[in-house]
Amino acid sequence: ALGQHWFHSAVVYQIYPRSFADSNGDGVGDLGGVINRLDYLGHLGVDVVWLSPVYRSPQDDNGYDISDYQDIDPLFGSLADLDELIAGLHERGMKLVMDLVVNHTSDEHPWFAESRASKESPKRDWYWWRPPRPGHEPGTPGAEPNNWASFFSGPVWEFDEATGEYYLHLFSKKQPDLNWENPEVRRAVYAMMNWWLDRGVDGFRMDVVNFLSKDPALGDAPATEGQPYSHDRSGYVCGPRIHEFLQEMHREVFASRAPGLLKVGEMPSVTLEDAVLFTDPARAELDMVFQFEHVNLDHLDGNKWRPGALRLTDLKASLGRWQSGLADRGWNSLYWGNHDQPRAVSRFGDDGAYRELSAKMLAGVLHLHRGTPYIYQGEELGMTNMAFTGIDAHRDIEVLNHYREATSGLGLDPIEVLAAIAPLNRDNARTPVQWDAGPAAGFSTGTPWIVVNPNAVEINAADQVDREDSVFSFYRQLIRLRHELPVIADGDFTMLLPNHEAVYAFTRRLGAAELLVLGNFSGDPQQVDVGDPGWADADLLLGNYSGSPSLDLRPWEFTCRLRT
Ligand code: ISL
Repeated sequence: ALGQHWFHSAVVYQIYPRSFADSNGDGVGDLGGVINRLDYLGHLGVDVVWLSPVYRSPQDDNGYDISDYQDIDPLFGSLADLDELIAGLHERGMKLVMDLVVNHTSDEHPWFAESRASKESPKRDWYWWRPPRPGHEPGTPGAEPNNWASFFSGPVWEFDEATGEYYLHLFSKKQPDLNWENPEVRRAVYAMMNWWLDRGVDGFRMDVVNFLSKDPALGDAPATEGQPYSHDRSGYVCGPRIHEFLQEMHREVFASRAPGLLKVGEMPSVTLEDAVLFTDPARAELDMVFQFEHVNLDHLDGNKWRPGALRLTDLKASLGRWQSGLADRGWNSLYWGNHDQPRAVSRFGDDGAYRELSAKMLAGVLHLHRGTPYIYQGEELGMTNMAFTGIDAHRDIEVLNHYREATSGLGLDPIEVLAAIAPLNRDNARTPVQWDAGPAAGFSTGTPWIVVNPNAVEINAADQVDREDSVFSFYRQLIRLRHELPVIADGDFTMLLPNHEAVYAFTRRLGAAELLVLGNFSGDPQQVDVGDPGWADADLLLGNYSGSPSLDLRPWEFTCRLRT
Protein backbone atom coordinates (compact mmCIF):
# COMPACT_ATOMS: atom_id res chain seq x y z
CA ALA A 1 0.00 0.00 0.00
CA LEU A 2 3.04 2.30 -0.09
CA GLY A 3 3.86 4.90 -2.68
CA GLN A 4 0.46 4.87 -4.28
CA HIS A 5 -0.65 8.42 -3.56
CA TRP A 6 1.05 11.36 -5.23
CA PHE A 7 0.39 13.64 -2.25
CA HIS A 8 2.59 11.55 0.05
CA SER A 9 5.65 13.15 -1.50
CA ALA A 10 4.07 16.57 -2.07
CA VAL A 11 4.46 19.82 -0.12
CA VAL A 12 1.68 22.42 -0.13
CA TYR A 13 2.20 26.17 0.16
CA GLN A 14 -0.67 28.33 1.42
CA ILE A 15 -1.19 31.78 -0.03
CA TYR A 16 -3.39 34.26 1.82
CA PRO A 17 -3.68 36.55 -1.20
CA ARG A 18 -4.58 39.75 0.62
CA SER A 19 -1.20 39.62 2.40
CA PHE A 20 1.02 37.98 -0.21
CA ALA A 21 1.98 40.57 -2.84
CA ASP A 22 0.22 43.66 -4.20
CA SER A 23 0.72 44.31 -7.93
CA ASN A 24 -1.45 47.43 -8.38
CA GLY A 25 -0.49 49.59 -5.42
CA ASP A 26 -3.90 49.61 -3.69
CA GLY A 27 -2.36 48.13 -0.54
CA VAL A 28 -4.08 44.76 -0.90
CA GLY A 29 -2.35 41.67 -2.26
CA ASP A 30 -3.83 40.30 -5.48
CA LEU A 31 -3.57 37.63 -8.18
CA GLY A 32 -1.12 39.76 -10.15
CA GLY A 33 1.12 39.68 -7.10
CA VAL A 34 0.98 35.90 -6.98
CA ILE A 35 1.70 35.64 -10.70
CA ASN A 36 4.76 37.88 -10.23
CA ARG A 37 6.08 35.50 -7.59
CA LEU A 38 5.64 32.22 -9.43
CA ASP A 39 9.38 31.79 -9.87
CA TYR A 40 9.84 32.26 -6.13
CA LEU A 41 7.43 29.38 -5.51
CA GLY A 42 9.10 27.28 -8.20
CA HIS A 43 12.50 27.94 -6.65
CA LEU A 44 11.20 26.92 -3.22
CA GLY A 45 10.09 23.70 -4.89
CA VAL A 46 6.55 23.25 -3.57
CA ASP A 47 4.16 21.00 -5.45
CA VAL A 48 0.81 22.59 -4.69
CA VAL A 49 -0.43 26.09 -3.96
CA TRP A 50 -3.53 26.43 -1.81
CA LEU A 51 -5.05 29.84 -2.44
CA SER A 52 -7.29 31.30 0.26
CA PRO A 53 -10.55 32.77 -1.13
CA VAL A 54 -10.40 35.24 -4.04
CA TYR A 55 -14.07 35.02 -5.00
CA ARG A 56 -16.44 37.99 -5.01
CA SER A 57 -16.96 38.97 -1.42
CA PRO A 58 -17.90 41.92 0.78
CA GLN A 59 -14.69 40.99 2.70
CA ASP A 60 -16.34 40.87 6.11
CA ASP A 61 -14.10 37.87 6.92
CA ASN A 62 -11.44 38.56 4.28
CA GLY A 63 -13.11 36.55 1.57
CA TYR A 64 -14.48 33.68 3.66
CA ASP A 65 -17.85 35.37 3.07
CA ILE A 66 -18.57 34.72 -0.61
CA SER A 67 -21.22 36.52 -2.66
CA ASP A 68 -20.38 34.88 -6.01
CA TYR A 69 -18.59 31.54 -6.15
CA GLN A 70 -17.92 31.82 -9.88
CA ASP A 71 -16.22 35.15 -10.13
CA ILE A 72 -13.09 36.82 -8.76
CA ASP A 73 -13.38 39.83 -6.49
CA PRO A 74 -12.08 42.95 -8.32
CA LEU A 75 -9.88 43.54 -5.26
CA PHE A 76 -7.87 40.49 -6.34
CA GLY A 77 -8.23 40.66 -10.13
CA SER A 78 -10.31 38.82 -12.69
CA LEU A 79 -11.07 35.35 -13.98
CA ALA A 80 -8.50 36.00 -16.71
CA ASP A 81 -5.89 36.54 -13.98
CA LEU A 82 -6.90 33.30 -12.35
CA ASP A 83 -6.56 31.45 -15.65
CA GLU A 84 -3.11 32.98 -16.05
CA LEU A 85 -2.19 31.83 -12.54
CA ILE A 86 -3.36 28.27 -13.26
CA ALA A 87 -1.35 28.21 -16.48
CA GLY A 88 1.74 29.66 -14.81
CA LEU A 89 1.62 27.10 -12.02
CA HIS A 90 1.00 24.19 -14.38
CA GLU A 91 3.89 25.28 -16.60
CA ARG A 92 6.14 25.03 -13.56
CA GLY A 93 4.78 21.65 -12.49
CA MET A 94 2.69 22.99 -9.62
CA LYS A 95 -1.00 22.49 -8.89
CA LEU A 96 -3.59 25.02 -7.73
CA VAL A 97 -5.99 24.16 -4.92
CA MET A 98 -8.82 26.60 -4.26
CA ASP A 99 -10.55 27.30 -0.97
CA LEU A 100 -14.09 25.91 -0.91
CA VAL A 101 -16.27 27.78 1.58
CA VAL A 102 -19.67 26.12 1.45
CA ASN A 103 -20.72 25.86 5.09
CA HIS A 104 -21.92 29.43 4.62
CA THR A 105 -22.19 32.15 2.00
CA SER A 106 -22.12 35.90 2.35
CA ASP A 107 -25.43 37.49 3.36
CA GLU A 108 -24.96 39.39 0.09
CA HIS A 109 -25.04 36.21 -2.00
CA PRO A 110 -28.14 36.21 -4.27
CA TRP A 111 -29.14 32.85 -2.74
CA PHE A 112 -29.44 34.46 0.68
CA ALA A 113 -31.13 37.59 -0.67
CA GLU A 114 -33.81 35.31 -2.15
CA SER A 115 -34.00 33.20 0.97
CA ARG A 116 -34.55 36.15 3.28
CA ALA A 117 -37.12 37.79 0.94
CA SER A 118 -40.08 35.87 2.38
CA LYS A 119 -41.05 32.74 4.26
CA GLU A 120 -42.51 31.43 0.99
CA SER A 121 -39.33 31.96 -1.03
CA PRO A 122 -38.31 28.82 -2.93
CA LYS A 123 -34.85 29.34 -1.42
CA ARG A 124 -36.13 29.88 2.15
CA ASP A 125 -34.97 26.38 3.05
CA TRP A 126 -31.46 26.90 1.59
CA TYR A 127 -30.46 28.45 4.94
CA TRP A 128 -31.42 27.75 8.55
CA TRP A 129 -34.42 29.91 9.51
CA ARG A 130 -36.14 29.42 12.86
CA PRO A 131 -38.83 31.28 14.83
CA PRO A 132 -37.94 33.00 18.12
CA ARG A 133 -37.96 30.96 21.30
CA PRO A 134 -41.57 30.86 22.57
CA GLY A 135 -42.34 33.19 25.46
CA HIS A 136 -39.61 35.69 24.58
CA GLU A 137 -39.84 39.06 22.92
CA PRO A 138 -38.45 38.45 19.39
CA GLY A 139 -35.09 40.08 18.81
CA THR A 140 -34.17 40.39 22.49
CA PRO A 141 -31.44 38.40 24.29
CA GLY A 142 -32.78 34.97 25.19
CA ALA A 143 -35.23 34.84 22.28
CA GLU A 144 -32.68 33.11 20.05
CA PRO A 145 -33.88 29.69 18.81
CA ASN A 146 -31.03 27.97 20.67
CA ASN A 147 -28.09 28.84 22.92
CA TRP A 148 -25.14 28.30 20.58
CA ALA A 149 -22.24 30.79 20.59
CA SER A 150 -20.84 32.13 17.33
CA PHE A 151 -17.11 31.67 16.66
CA PHE A 152 -16.97 35.43 16.30
CA SER A 153 -18.65 36.35 19.65
CA GLY A 154 -22.35 36.63 20.51
CA PRO A 155 -25.04 34.15 19.48
CA VAL A 156 -25.18 32.21 16.20
CA TRP A 157 -28.60 33.76 15.48
CA GLU A 158 -29.45 37.02 13.75
CA PHE A 159 -33.00 38.33 13.90
CA ASP A 160 -34.58 39.38 10.62
CA GLU A 161 -37.33 41.94 11.25
CA ALA A 162 -38.94 41.51 7.84
CA THR A 163 -40.05 37.90 8.39
CA GLY A 164 -39.82 37.76 12.19
CA GLU A 165 -37.42 34.81 12.12
CA TYR A 166 -33.76 34.20 12.92
CA TYR A 167 -31.09 32.79 10.64
CA LEU A 168 -28.13 30.71 11.80
CA HIS A 169 -24.53 31.89 11.36
CA LEU A 170 -21.75 29.92 13.06
CA PHE A 171 -19.34 32.70 12.07
CA SER A 172 -20.15 36.38 11.43
CA LYS A 173 -23.72 37.55 10.91
CA LYS A 174 -22.64 38.26 7.34
CA GLN A 175 -21.91 34.50 6.93
CA PRO A 176 -25.29 32.70 7.04
CA ASP A 177 -24.99 28.88 7.14
CA LEU A 178 -26.26 26.92 4.14
CA ASN A 179 -28.72 24.12 4.82
CA TRP A 180 -27.05 21.00 3.48
CA GLU A 181 -30.18 18.96 4.25
CA ASN A 182 -31.64 20.53 1.12
CA PRO A 183 -30.55 18.52 -1.97
CA GLU A 184 -30.80 21.63 -4.18
CA VAL A 185 -28.06 23.27 -2.10
CA ARG A 186 -25.84 20.28 -2.52
CA ARG A 187 -26.46 20.11 -6.26
CA ALA A 188 -25.64 23.81 -6.65
CA VAL A 189 -22.36 23.37 -4.77
CA TYR A 190 -21.31 20.33 -6.79
CA ALA A 191 -22.09 22.17 -10.05
CA MET A 192 -19.89 25.04 -8.90
CA MET A 193 -17.05 22.68 -7.95
CA ASN A 194 -17.27 20.96 -11.33
CA TRP A 195 -17.11 24.35 -13.04
CA TRP A 196 -13.83 25.13 -11.26
CA LEU A 197 -12.29 21.73 -11.95
CA ASP A 198 -13.25 22.05 -15.61
CA ARG A 199 -11.44 25.39 -15.57
CA GLY A 200 -8.26 23.63 -14.49
CA VAL A 201 -8.00 23.87 -10.72
CA ASP A 202 -6.57 20.79 -9.02
CA GLY A 203 -8.70 20.40 -5.94
CA PHE A 204 -10.09 22.08 -2.88
CA ARG A 205 -9.24 22.93 0.70
CA MET A 206 -12.69 22.69 2.25
CA ASP A 207 -13.45 25.25 4.91
CA VAL A 208 -15.01 23.90 8.17
CA VAL A 209 -16.29 21.02 6.08
CA ASN A 210 -17.11 18.90 9.14
CA PHE A 211 -19.78 21.49 10.11
CA LEU A 212 -21.92 20.86 7.01
CA SER A 213 -24.26 18.35 8.60
CA LYS A 214 -26.28 19.70 11.51
CA ASP A 215 -28.96 17.89 13.46
CA PRO A 216 -32.03 19.75 12.10
CA ALA A 217 -33.48 19.85 15.62
CA LEU A 218 -30.90 22.59 16.40
CA GLY A 219 -31.43 21.96 20.11
CA ASP A 220 -29.77 23.76 23.01
CA ALA A 221 -26.22 22.65 23.84
CA PRO A 222 -24.89 22.16 27.39
CA ALA A 223 -24.14 25.61 28.83
CA THR A 224 -20.54 26.88 29.05
CA GLU A 225 -19.72 28.19 32.52
CA GLY A 226 -19.13 31.92 32.65
CA GLN A 227 -20.27 32.44 29.05
CA PRO A 228 -23.60 33.85 27.85
CA TYR A 229 -23.81 31.35 24.97
CA SER A 230 -22.72 27.73 24.75
CA HIS A 231 -19.36 26.90 23.20
CA ASP A 232 -20.27 23.22 23.01
CA ARG A 233 -19.98 22.19 19.35
CA SER A 234 -21.78 18.86 19.39
CA GLY A 235 -24.77 20.21 17.44
CA TYR A 236 -22.74 20.71 14.29
CA VAL A 237 -19.32 19.02 14.48
CA CYS A 238 -19.31 15.86 12.33
CA GLY A 239 -23.11 15.72 12.29
CA PRO A 240 -25.24 12.71 11.37
CA ARG A 241 -24.96 12.98 7.57
CA ILE A 242 -21.41 14.28 7.15
CA HIS A 243 -19.92 11.08 5.75
CA GLU A 244 -22.89 10.67 3.42
CA PHE A 245 -22.45 14.23 2.11
CA LEU A 246 -18.73 13.82 1.47
CA GLN A 247 -19.28 10.50 -0.31
CA GLU A 248 -21.97 12.10 -2.42
CA MET A 249 -19.61 14.99 -3.24
CA HIS A 250 -17.00 12.47 -4.32
CA ARG A 251 -19.45 10.71 -6.63
CA GLU A 252 -20.81 13.93 -8.12
CA VAL A 253 -17.53 15.83 -8.50
CA PHE A 254 -14.39 13.69 -8.30
CA ALA A 255 -15.13 10.06 -9.10
CA SER A 256 -15.03 10.34 -12.89
CA ARG A 257 -11.97 12.61 -13.06
CA ALA A 258 -8.33 11.70 -13.61
CA PRO A 259 -6.28 11.15 -10.44
CA GLY A 260 -4.06 13.90 -9.09
CA LEU A 261 -6.71 16.14 -7.51
CA LEU A 262 -6.45 17.13 -3.85
CA LYS A 263 -9.28 17.05 -1.30
CA VAL A 264 -8.37 18.35 2.12
CA GLY A 265 -10.99 19.11 4.74
CA GLU A 266 -10.53 21.72 7.44
CA MET A 267 -12.11 20.15 10.52
CA PRO A 268 -12.12 21.98 13.85
CA SER A 269 -12.82 19.57 16.75
CA VAL A 270 -12.49 16.48 14.56
CA THR A 271 -11.53 13.37 16.52
CA LEU A 272 -8.91 10.87 15.43
CA GLU A 273 -11.58 8.19 15.15
CA ASP A 274 -13.55 10.34 12.69
CA ALA A 275 -10.42 11.36 10.80
CA VAL A 276 -9.66 7.69 10.08
CA LEU A 277 -13.07 7.40 8.43
CA PHE A 278 -12.77 10.68 6.53
CA THR A 279 -9.35 9.81 5.08
CA ASP A 280 -9.56 6.05 4.53
CA PRO A 281 -9.03 5.81 0.75
CA ALA A 282 -11.45 2.90 0.57
CA ARG A 283 -14.32 5.19 1.70
CA ALA A 284 -13.63 7.84 -0.98
CA GLU A 285 -14.33 10.92 1.16
CA LEU A 286 -11.19 13.09 1.56
CA ASP A 287 -7.43 12.68 1.12
CA MET A 288 -6.61 14.26 4.48
CA VAL A 289 -7.99 16.62 7.10
CA PHE A 290 -6.63 19.53 9.09
CA GLN A 291 -7.14 18.59 12.72
CA PHE A 292 -6.75 21.11 15.53
CA GLU A 293 -5.61 19.18 18.59
CA HIS A 294 -2.00 20.35 18.54
CA VAL A 295 -2.89 24.01 17.97
CA ASN A 296 -5.32 24.05 20.90
CA LEU A 297 -2.85 22.76 23.51
CA ASP A 298 -1.86 26.28 24.57
CA HIS A 299 -5.45 27.41 25.20
CA LEU A 300 -6.74 27.39 28.79
CA ASP A 301 -10.30 25.96 29.01
CA GLY A 302 -10.26 25.62 25.23
CA ASN A 303 -10.39 29.42 24.99
CA LYS A 304 -7.87 31.03 22.64
CA TRP A 305 -8.27 34.34 24.49
CA ARG A 306 -6.85 32.64 27.56
CA PRO A 307 -3.40 31.66 26.30
CA GLY A 308 -1.41 29.18 28.36
CA ALA A 309 2.01 27.57 28.23
CA LEU A 310 2.65 24.66 25.91
CA ARG A 311 4.31 21.50 27.21
CA LEU A 312 6.40 19.66 24.66
CA THR A 313 5.30 16.34 26.17
CA ASP A 314 1.67 17.23 25.35
CA LEU A 315 2.60 18.24 21.81
CA LYS A 316 4.43 14.95 21.24
CA ALA A 317 1.63 12.91 22.78
CA SER A 318 -0.91 14.59 20.53
CA LEU A 319 0.98 14.47 17.24
CA GLY A 320 2.26 10.98 18.06
CA ARG A 321 -1.27 9.72 18.63
CA TRP A 322 -2.32 11.05 15.21
CA GLN A 323 0.75 9.45 13.63
CA SER A 324 -0.14 6.02 14.97
CA GLY A 325 -3.89 6.46 14.52
CA LEU A 326 -3.51 7.14 10.81
CA ALA A 327 -0.63 4.73 10.21
CA ASP A 328 -2.58 1.95 8.50
CA ARG A 329 -5.64 3.70 7.16
CA GLY A 330 -5.90 7.37 6.25
CA TRP A 331 -3.33 10.13 6.04
CA ASN A 332 -2.18 13.17 8.06
CA SER A 333 -1.80 16.76 7.03
CA LEU A 334 1.08 18.44 8.86
CA TYR A 335 1.03 22.11 9.81
CA TRP A 336 2.32 24.54 12.41
CA GLY A 337 0.46 27.56 11.11
CA ASN A 338 -2.00 29.07 8.68
CA HIS A 339 -3.94 32.34 8.32
CA ASP A 340 -5.90 31.58 11.53
CA GLN A 341 -2.93 30.70 13.72
CA PRO A 342 -0.03 32.70 15.10
CA ARG A 343 3.39 32.45 13.49
CA ALA A 344 5.04 29.09 14.15
CA VAL A 345 8.43 30.42 15.24
CA SER A 346 6.82 32.76 17.79
CA ARG A 347 4.54 30.08 19.16
CA PHE A 348 6.67 26.92 19.20
CA GLY A 349 10.18 28.32 18.79
CA ASP A 350 12.15 31.38 19.88
CA ASP A 351 11.57 34.46 17.75
CA GLY A 352 14.42 36.36 19.41
CA ALA A 353 18.06 35.30 19.50
CA TYR A 354 17.40 31.79 18.17
CA ARG A 355 14.87 32.71 15.49
CA GLU A 356 16.66 31.19 12.50
CA LEU A 357 17.78 28.06 14.34
CA SER A 358 14.39 27.40 15.87
CA ALA A 359 12.49 28.13 12.64
CA LYS A 360 14.64 25.51 10.90
CA MET A 361 14.28 23.03 13.75
CA LEU A 362 10.50 23.35 13.63
CA ALA A 363 10.47 22.91 9.87
CA GLY A 364 12.65 19.81 10.05
CA VAL A 365 10.62 18.15 12.77
CA LEU A 366 7.29 18.82 11.05
CA HIS A 367 8.31 17.90 7.51
CA LEU A 368 9.82 14.59 8.55
CA HIS A 369 6.61 13.31 10.11
CA ARG A 370 4.47 10.98 8.05
CA GLY A 371 1.91 13.13 6.25
CA THR A 372 1.68 16.01 3.79
CA PRO A 373 3.37 19.20 5.06
CA TYR A 374 1.78 22.63 4.58
CA ILE A 375 3.86 25.81 4.58
CA TYR A 376 2.04 29.02 5.40
CA GLN A 377 3.36 32.05 3.46
CA GLY A 378 6.29 33.67 5.24
CA GLU A 379 6.94 30.63 7.41
CA GLU A 380 9.70 29.73 4.96
CA LEU A 381 11.35 33.04 5.91
CA GLY A 382 10.92 32.57 9.65
CA MET A 383 8.43 35.46 9.86
CA THR A 384 7.27 36.24 13.40
CA ASN A 385 4.20 37.43 15.26
CA MET A 386 3.50 41.16 15.22
CA ALA A 387 3.51 43.38 18.31
CA PHE A 388 0.31 45.30 17.50
CA THR A 389 0.28 48.75 19.06
CA GLY A 390 -3.41 48.73 19.99
CA ILE A 391 -6.83 47.61 18.85
CA ASP A 392 -6.81 50.19 16.04
CA ALA A 393 -3.98 48.29 14.35
CA HIS A 394 -6.10 45.12 14.19
CA ARG A 395 -8.21 44.15 11.19
CA ASP A 396 -9.62 40.68 11.91
CA ILE A 397 -13.34 40.46 12.64
CA GLU A 398 -12.73 37.71 15.19
CA VAL A 399 -10.40 39.77 17.36
CA LEU A 400 -12.34 43.03 16.86
CA ASN A 401 -15.64 41.40 17.93
CA HIS A 402 -13.99 39.76 20.90
CA TYR A 403 -12.37 43.01 22.01
CA ARG A 404 -15.68 44.86 21.82
CA GLU A 405 -17.53 42.15 23.74
CA ALA A 406 -14.81 41.85 26.40
CA THR A 407 -14.38 45.60 26.99
CA SER A 408 -17.67 47.42 26.29
CA GLY A 409 -19.74 44.27 26.91
CA LEU A 410 -18.16 42.64 29.95
CA GLY A 411 -16.27 45.69 31.22
CA LEU A 412 -12.83 44.05 31.29
CA ASP A 413 -9.68 46.19 31.41
CA PRO A 414 -8.66 47.01 27.79
CA ILE A 415 -4.96 46.66 28.66
CA GLU A 416 -5.53 43.15 29.96
CA VAL A 417 -7.68 42.21 27.00
CA LEU A 418 -4.97 43.42 24.60
CA ALA A 419 -2.33 41.43 26.45
CA ALA A 420 -4.49 38.30 26.30
CA ILE A 421 -5.16 38.54 22.57
CA ALA A 422 -1.53 39.19 21.64
CA PRO A 423 -0.15 35.65 21.33
CA LEU A 424 -2.92 33.86 19.42
CA ASN A 425 -4.89 36.43 17.40
CA ARG A 426 -5.19 35.80 13.67
CA ASP A 427 -3.72 39.12 12.55
CA ASN A 428 -0.30 37.79 13.60
CA ALA A 429 -0.29 35.65 10.47
CA ARG A 430 -1.81 38.30 8.25
CA THR A 431 0.84 41.00 8.17
CA PRO A 432 2.29 41.25 4.65
CA VAL A 433 4.91 38.86 3.37
CA GLN A 434 8.31 40.49 3.78
CA TRP A 435 9.91 40.51 0.35
CA ASP A 436 12.71 43.01 0.96
CA ALA A 437 14.01 45.64 3.37
CA GLY A 438 12.46 48.54 1.44
CA PRO A 439 9.24 50.50 1.99
CA ALA A 440 6.28 48.29 2.99
CA ALA A 441 8.72 45.36 2.82
CA GLY A 442 8.33 45.24 -0.96
CA PHE A 443 4.74 44.06 -0.50
CA SER A 444 3.09 47.14 -2.00
CA THR A 445 3.94 50.53 -3.44
CA GLY A 446 0.87 51.89 -1.63
CA THR A 447 -0.31 51.83 1.96
CA PRO A 448 -0.79 48.23 3.12
CA TRP A 449 -4.25 47.30 4.46
CA ILE A 450 -2.59 46.04 7.65
CA VAL A 451 0.64 47.07 9.29
CA VAL A 452 3.95 45.64 8.03
CA ASN A 453 6.11 44.05 10.69
CA PRO A 454 9.06 46.43 11.30
CA ASN A 455 11.39 43.43 11.53
CA ALA A 456 11.14 43.23 7.72
CA VAL A 457 14.44 45.12 7.62
CA GLU A 458 16.15 41.94 8.84
CA ILE A 459 13.68 39.20 7.93
CA ASN A 460 12.93 39.22 4.21
CA ALA A 461 13.07 37.10 1.10
CA ALA A 462 15.70 39.21 -0.68
CA ASP A 463 18.16 38.36 2.08
CA GLN A 464 17.31 34.67 2.14
CA VAL A 465 16.58 33.30 -1.31
CA ASP A 466 20.23 32.91 -2.33
CA ARG A 467 21.78 32.59 1.11
CA GLU A 468 22.73 28.97 1.70
CA ASP A 469 22.22 29.00 5.44
CA SER A 470 18.87 30.81 5.39
CA VAL A 471 15.56 29.52 6.68
CA PHE A 472 14.33 29.63 3.07
CA SER A 473 17.18 27.40 1.87
CA PHE A 474 16.48 24.98 4.70
CA TYR A 475 12.87 24.64 3.54
CA ARG A 476 14.11 24.06 0.00
CA GLN A 477 16.27 21.22 1.22
CA LEU A 478 13.43 19.64 3.18
CA ILE A 479 11.15 19.78 0.15
CA ARG A 480 13.82 18.24 -2.07
CA LEU A 481 14.45 15.45 0.46
CA ARG A 482 10.73 14.58 0.52
CA HIS A 483 10.76 14.33 -3.24
CA GLU A 484 13.87 12.16 -3.28
CA LEU A 485 13.58 9.81 -0.31
CA PRO A 486 10.72 7.31 -0.18
CA VAL A 487 11.34 6.82 3.54
CA ILE A 488 10.16 10.42 4.11
CA ALA A 489 7.08 10.08 1.95
CA ASP A 490 6.01 6.61 2.98
CA GLY A 491 8.08 5.33 5.88
CA ASP A 492 6.48 4.32 9.15
CA PHE A 493 6.84 6.51 12.26
CA THR A 494 8.02 5.65 15.76
CA MET A 495 8.06 8.26 18.52
CA LEU A 496 11.04 8.11 20.92
CA LEU A 497 11.55 9.74 24.34
CA PRO A 498 7.87 10.67 24.83
CA ASN A 499 8.55 11.94 28.35
CA HIS A 500 11.49 14.18 27.51
CA GLU A 501 10.50 17.80 28.27
CA ALA A 502 12.73 19.41 25.63
CA VAL A 503 13.66 16.91 22.93
CA TYR A 504 11.43 15.77 20.06
CA ALA A 505 12.76 12.44 18.77
CA PHE A 506 11.46 9.89 16.30
CA THR A 507 12.48 7.39 13.67
CA ARG A 508 11.05 6.68 10.23
CA ARG A 509 11.60 3.37 8.46
CA LEU A 510 10.96 2.00 4.99
CA GLY A 511 12.58 -1.31 4.12
CA ALA A 512 16.27 -0.95 4.94
CA ALA A 513 16.19 2.84 5.09
CA GLU A 514 15.86 4.40 8.51
CA LEU A 515 15.87 8.04 9.67
CA LEU A 516 16.52 9.41 13.13
CA VAL A 517 15.10 12.88 13.68
CA LEU A 518 16.02 14.96 16.74
CA GLY A 519 14.85 18.46 17.60
CA ASN A 520 15.76 20.52 20.65
CA PHE A 521 12.73 22.62 21.65
CA SER A 522 14.77 24.70 24.07
CA GLY A 523 17.60 27.19 24.30
CA ASP A 524 19.58 24.85 26.58
CA PRO A 525 21.90 22.07 25.48
CA GLN A 526 20.29 18.64 25.85
CA GLN A 527 21.79 15.21 26.37
CA VAL A 528 20.06 12.62 24.27
CA ASP A 529 20.08 8.85 24.66
CA VAL A 530 17.88 7.16 22.10
CA GLY A 531 19.01 3.73 23.28
CA ASP A 532 20.82 2.88 20.05
CA PRO A 533 24.44 4.11 20.05
CA GLY A 534 24.80 2.95 16.43
CA TRP A 535 23.09 6.15 15.36
CA ALA A 536 26.12 8.23 16.33
CA ASP A 537 27.98 7.02 13.23
CA ALA A 538 25.07 7.33 10.80
CA ASP A 539 25.29 9.91 8.01
CA LEU A 540 23.92 13.34 8.76
CA LEU A 541 21.22 14.03 6.18
CA LEU A 542 20.34 17.51 7.39
CA GLY A 543 21.08 19.72 10.37
CA ASN A 544 20.66 23.36 11.34
CA TYR A 545 24.20 23.91 12.70
CA SER A 546 27.36 23.82 10.65
CA GLY A 547 30.07 21.33 11.57
CA SER A 548 29.50 17.74 12.63
CA PRO A 549 27.01 17.24 15.43
CA SER A 550 26.88 14.60 18.13
CA LEU A 551 23.70 12.94 19.36
CA ASP A 552 23.58 15.57 22.10
CA LEU A 553 21.89 18.75 20.99
CA ARG A 554 22.89 22.40 21.11
CA PRO A 555 20.22 25.12 21.65
CA TRP A 556 17.33 24.58 19.20
CA GLU A 557 19.46 22.10 17.27
CA PHE A 558 17.90 19.84 14.65
CA THR A 559 19.52 16.77 13.18
CA CYS A 560 18.33 14.09 10.82
CA ARG A 561 20.46 10.98 10.26
CA LEU A 562 19.99 8.29 7.64
CA ARG A 563 21.14 4.68 7.66
CA THR A 564 20.43 2.09 5.04
O1 ISL B 1 -9.35 30.74 14.04
C1 ISL B 1 -10.27 30.24 14.58
C2 ISL B 1 -10.96 30.86 15.70
O2 ISL B 1 -10.11 30.87 16.79
C3 ISL B 1 -10.78 28.98 14.15
O3 ISL B 1 -11.68 28.43 15.03
C4 ISL B 1 -11.43 29.20 12.80
O4 ISL B 1 -12.51 30.06 12.92
C5 ISL B 1 -11.89 27.87 12.28
O5 ISL B 1 -10.75 27.15 12.11
C6 ISL B 1 -12.58 28.01 10.94
O6 ISL B 1 -11.75 28.67 10.03
C7 ISL B 1 -12.14 28.81 8.71
O7 ISL B 1 -13.47 29.30 8.58
C8 ISL B 1 -13.72 30.61 9.05
C9 ISL B 1 -12.68 31.63 8.59
O8 ISL B 1 -12.81 32.80 9.34
C10 ISL B 1 -11.27 31.11 8.74
O9 ISL B 1 -10.35 32.03 8.24
C11 ISL B 1 -11.22 29.79 8.02
O10 ISL B 1 -9.93 29.24 7.98
C12 ISL B 1 -15.06 30.98 8.52
O11 ISL B 1 -15.11 30.78 7.14
